[in-house]
Amino acid sequence: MARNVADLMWEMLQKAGVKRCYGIVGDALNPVIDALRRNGNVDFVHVRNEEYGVFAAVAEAYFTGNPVAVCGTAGPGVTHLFNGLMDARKEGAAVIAIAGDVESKLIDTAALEELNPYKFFDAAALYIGRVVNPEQARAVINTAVTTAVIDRGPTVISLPGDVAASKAPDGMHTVAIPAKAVFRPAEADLEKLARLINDAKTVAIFGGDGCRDARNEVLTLANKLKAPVGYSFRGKQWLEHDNPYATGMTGLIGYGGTYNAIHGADLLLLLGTDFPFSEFLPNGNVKKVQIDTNPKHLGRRTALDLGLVGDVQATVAALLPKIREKNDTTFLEKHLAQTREFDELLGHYVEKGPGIKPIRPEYLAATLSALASDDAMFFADTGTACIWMARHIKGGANRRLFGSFSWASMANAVPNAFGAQLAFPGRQTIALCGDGGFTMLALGDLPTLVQRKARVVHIILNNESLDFVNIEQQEAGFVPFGVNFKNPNFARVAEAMGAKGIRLEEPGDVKDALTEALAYKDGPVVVDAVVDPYALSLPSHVPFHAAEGYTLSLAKQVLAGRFDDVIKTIERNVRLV
Ligand SMILES: Cc1ncc(C[n+]2csc(CCOP(=O)(O)OP(=O)(O)O)c2C)c(N)n1
Ligand SMILES: [Mg+2]
Repeated sequence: MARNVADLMWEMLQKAGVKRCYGIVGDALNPVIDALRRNGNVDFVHVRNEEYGVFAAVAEAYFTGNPVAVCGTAGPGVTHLFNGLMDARKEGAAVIAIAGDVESKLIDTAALEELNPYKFFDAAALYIGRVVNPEQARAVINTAVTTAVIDRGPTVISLPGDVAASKAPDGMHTVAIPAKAVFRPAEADLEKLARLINDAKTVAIFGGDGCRDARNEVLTLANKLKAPVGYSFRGKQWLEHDNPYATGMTGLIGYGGTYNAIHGADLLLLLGTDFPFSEFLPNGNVKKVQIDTNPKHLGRRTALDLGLVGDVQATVAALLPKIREKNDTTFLEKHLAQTREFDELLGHYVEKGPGIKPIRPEYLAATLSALASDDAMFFADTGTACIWMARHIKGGANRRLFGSFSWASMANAVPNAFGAQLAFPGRQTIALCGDGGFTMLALGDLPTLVQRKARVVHIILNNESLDFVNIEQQEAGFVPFGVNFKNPNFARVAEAMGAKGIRLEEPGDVKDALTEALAYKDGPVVVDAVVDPYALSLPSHVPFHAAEGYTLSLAKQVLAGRFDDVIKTIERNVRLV
């Protein structure tokens, strides 16, 4: 049988490091999947919803650095990929989507399941190629792979079934992916930066995901400048652990001394971060410098005194010899002390946890953190799980924390954990999920995990509400609406699906239940944890409008006859402070 375009594609993808393809087959993809079967080197992961597959691919690509394939077939199967591809774009994951396309003779005829890939994927993909002629295939596939890997984001190969099954052109088809380039600002700009730093009495650092490979350089810089180091959620896992300068996160889920440090310093260094919440960044008195590989990030969240295009690691390494050491530790000590005080406050939830029913999510998360292994990978659903992960899951040199931090989609955690489990078999992969998130996507694919005996630990925060939005609505001064629902017993549902199920209602059982879940080796385990739906988190800095909104909402709720809810909100949170 002559080698066809689909054979060529898998050969190229495999040589570029693709080990798995997540998706659902059908019509246009049948020749594609037949070629994958014959190739034998790419694991096809049949998921029950294409979107689930993309979230799995995002985590796999993000943590392995290898490109990962996903597939969906013409029209509806393709549209299911979209939310996950947006996530790949925002989180920076090399995901290559193989989109089944209608036969080439039907293109632009409004055929059944026809979808214009250029229009449809425009918002998500860094590159979209439609292969309408076998002669194009090599160039399109090459560009899709190279762009995904180097620009770290999703690309799309739209492939009509008839073209996939056509004879491939002969010749060499390897994809040559270069090693990471050394990318730093010009000498003159580095000198400017060094002058700003040397002239400043106090410096604060705020780092993001761009510090992933720059931990040593950033810590050396902090040491030399006696600078407190704050971080975004995406920067936390690279910068917080074993860092004597760490002062926590800022933003609505912030904690520690970072908010005050970045507002009180003479100079703020924003390193590899596109932190989107401008109201938590300083304006006015603080001088600001931003360093990022992406020029679009420079100055878009806050006005800058200096913006530099470059990789944080290479730039800081080149900067270090140019700056003078600072010896005054007063500024640093002040913000480290604030961080310790906030830590103590958070500790109250944990200490009192065993005696409080319903279970406090803070206690659940902190206990999980204490019991999990040193190389555990934690994934949080968008929702309150993010708050508890940010505050109570401790990082470490080999621990990993991930979520839909920049796209903020619900229902990411379990598929993320599945992708990580396939990439790192046997390692603890833990999904802290909302009950809204779990029922949105994870539940339907639980049989996939059972079938593969994938060791994903699901911890469901069963609060029978879209609690994050419940809190959001109150902060904005609304009476909560559309946020409550009823759940089945998820442990029993899980058991019925062939997974291990653990129902957790008693605070005194938290330790034992989590220990049992973490030790389970035969496949997925679902811990259905009934938690306090009234748990509130106070950020280290409360913006005035949030406090005002909350007061207004509580007043409206009293007027609407929901006095009981108001009392519970106050009583259950005040007793812990
Ligand atoms: C796909 C999607 N739909 C809606 C939202 C808006 N949203 C953000 S958090 C959230 C609530 C999540 O509820 P749940 O998963 O139960 O977590 P909880 O906050 O209750 O812990 C919603 C609706 C979103 N981010 N993504
Ligand atoms: Mg919920």
